[in-house]
Order: sequence, then C-alpha cells, then structure tokens
Amino acid sequence: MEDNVKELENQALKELVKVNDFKSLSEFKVKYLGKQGMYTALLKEMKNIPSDERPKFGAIINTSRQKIENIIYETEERLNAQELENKLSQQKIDITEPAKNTQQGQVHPLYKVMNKIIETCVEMGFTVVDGPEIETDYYNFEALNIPKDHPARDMQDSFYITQNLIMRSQTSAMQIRAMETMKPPIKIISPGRTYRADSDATHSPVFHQLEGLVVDENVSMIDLKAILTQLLKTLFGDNTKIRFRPSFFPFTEPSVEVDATCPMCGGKGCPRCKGSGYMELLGAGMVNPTVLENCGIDSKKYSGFAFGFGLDRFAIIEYKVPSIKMMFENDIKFLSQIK
Ligand code: FA5
Repeated sequence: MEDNVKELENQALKELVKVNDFKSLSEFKVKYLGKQGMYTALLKEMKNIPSDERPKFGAIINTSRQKIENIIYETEERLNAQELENKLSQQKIDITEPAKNTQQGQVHPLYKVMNKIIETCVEMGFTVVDGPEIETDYYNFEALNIPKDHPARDMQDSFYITQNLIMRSQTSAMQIRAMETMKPPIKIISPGRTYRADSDATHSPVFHQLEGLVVDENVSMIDLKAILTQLLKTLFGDNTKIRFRPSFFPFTEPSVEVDATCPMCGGKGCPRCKGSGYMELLGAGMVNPTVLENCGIDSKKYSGFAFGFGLDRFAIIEYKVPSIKMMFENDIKFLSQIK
C-alpha cells in the first residue's frame, strides 16, 4: 500500500511539472484530487487492509495528497505570473501617439482682472476682507450717511428682499463692517458682487465692485490721488489717461469720480462713451467724518479715504469688449478668446 502511494505521488509530480496552462492544471486536479480521482480511489482501497493499519496508511495518503496540493498552489502562482508577463509584453504603449484633445478651462476674464487688482493692492499693503452679499439697510445705506427717504438712495436703484434686507448695491457696506471691527490704522480692500436694477452696454444688474478704505492719522486727498493714480497706471499702463472729476457721495466729502480713456475709441469720443472719450471706473473720496463717528472712530484724530471700483468696467476696458453683458452670458466662444 505504501508503495502504491509513492508510485501515485511520483506519477502526479512528473505530470505536474509538464502543466503549462490553466486548462491542463484543472484537468490534473480532477484526475488526481477529484471525487473520482486517483487519491480518492486509493482511500477507498483502505477497506481492504486490516483496521489497525488503517490510521497509518490514512496518514501516508493525506501527507502525499497535501504535498500535491502545495505544488498545485505553486503552479497556479507560476501560471498567473506567466500570464501577466505575456499581457505586458503584448501591450505596447506608443508614446509618440498624439494626445486626445481635452478642453482646458481658464479663469473668467472678470476674475483675471479682479485678481490683478487684488495683487497690486496687496503689494501696496492692503489686506483683503470679505463680506455678505445680502446686507441690512443699516450697512448698505444708513451708516453710510444715507438715511431713509434721502434722495441719494435714488442714485442706486436697489433690489430689496424685505424692508430691511437688500442685495447689496455697493461694497461700501464693507467700510462700516471694517471700521466697526478694526482699529486705525486700517488699510483694506473688499472685492465682491453687487446688485442694482440697471441695464445697458456699461451697466448690468449684477456686477462687481472692489472697495478700498484707508483710515489713519493725517490721511489726505493727496494720498487718495497718489494711490489711485499708481494703481490705475499699474493696471492700464502709462498711456491711459486718468481723469478725476468732482462728484458727490453722502459717505465721502469731498468726493470724486475717476475715469479712464474709453477702450473703444481710444479717447476720440464714440457712442459707447457718449462722445466724452472717457469711461467712468470708480467713485472715491475722503471718508465723511459722520461715517467715522458712526463707527466709533474719533474724527478729530483720524481721517481716511475710500474708493469703489467697478470691476466689470475694468474688464471690458482691458479686453476691449463692446458690452458688459458679454461678461455674464457664459459664451465659451467669447470667453476662450480672452487669454
Ligand atoms: C459707488 O457705488 C460708491 N460706493 C463708490 C465709492 C466708494 C465712492 C467709496 C466713494 C467712496 P457708483 O455708484 O458710482 O459708486 O459705482 C462705482 C462704480 O461701480 C462705477 O464707477 C461703475 O464702474 C460701477 N458700476 C455702478 N453701477 C454699475 C452697473 N450697474 N453695472 C456695472 N458697473 C457698475
């Protein structure tokens, strides 16, 4: 019996060495270990030997069977590795094949301009602060010296949510929030979305402003002009003409409006600039002492200036775009032309 086991084992080992694919391995398993297999047949023969010798022979058969099972496992590993190697050698990567065209996104022109202004301001020492787009009447108007029923409210046709809540019509609301929470010296900018019931080639119901505020001792109109001139020259280059015009805002005194050469006619005068050769870019002025006091800042000790850019106007000047609406239409053909 012992010899039979040894003989079967040798025969199995000889065959197993020759197994070179999964099909023959599976056939081998059936032939030797299956229900009708040769090891099972050997076990069945145990009934012919004396019962006291059966445990000994049972152990011999099981040890041999275990040996074959281990080699089957190793053969499986070998075949898997072989299969992987074949796959890898057949799959050749052609690194000279041109890549598929994928559409690459880019920063919206408006945000390019906004980022450029922010970078320039940060280099000039300004800190960026953010504020809510839905404002209370107090921050958007009252604290800025525009009480209810004041005619100055007509300058900005605003969207009200409730009697007291408004889609902010100007980032100037952030002047108040900054002065309430910071102590002078204050030097901040606050970019963001603003809303007004306005619509033509240079006005959009949703647009973007960037507010600037400087409060310290001895701040004067000279500082305002110097900072804004430097900022605009950095943004548009030295050839762009800048014009300061006297104006009125209830929260600044004196106030100015600042214009730059019209991008469409280069200053000659055209329908877009209504013949003036200039396009209005921002409002500015010395912070009204009443506003400083509204925020708990001693107006005898401190003074300040503020400015509010229309960022969309900047963008259409920078990229010579005929209508502000094109900035909001999400026309990929148009947007992808602006690099
Ligand atoms: C203001 O909004 C003041 N808060 C600016 C200011 C800040 C003055 C600080 C003094 C001190 P004004 O209404 O002029 O001002 O708007 C400022 C700029 O926003 C305009 O010059 C223009 O460039 C832009 N703007 C105004 N309305 C629109 C609109 N509907 N669409 C696009 N841009 C607009």
